[in-house]
This record gives sequence, structure tokens and C-alpha cells, in this order.
Amino acid sequence: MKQRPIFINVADINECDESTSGCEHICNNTQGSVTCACFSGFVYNSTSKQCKQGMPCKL
Ligand SMILES: [Ca+2]
Repeated sequence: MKQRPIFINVADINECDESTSGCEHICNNTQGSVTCACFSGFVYNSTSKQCKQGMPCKL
């Protein structure tokens, strides 16, 4: 196992480092989980975990 800096006492997997987050743009590691975000102008789809450009309800 590779070593990584420990910032917190409770073990947490940094999904961002492990590339298991599925985030397309921005990955935010959280305690016990991970959240995704998208760059400005993109809309995040929590189902597909992908970022789409433009408005969410564009037809
Ligand atoms: Ca985590």
C-alpha cells in the first residue's frame, strides 16, 4: 500500500486519489464518502456522475 498524508484520525478512502469517485470534473473527498462538482457552465448529473454543458432542462 502506498503511503498518504493523514489529515484526520478516522480512516477514510480518498476516492479522488484512488480514482474511484467517478467524478468527471471536480472531486471533493469527504469523510466516508465523496462528492462531485462541475466547472462553471456545466450541470452535474448525480445519476450518471457526468457534467453536461449548459442548462439542465434544455431541449
Ligand atoms: Ca472519502
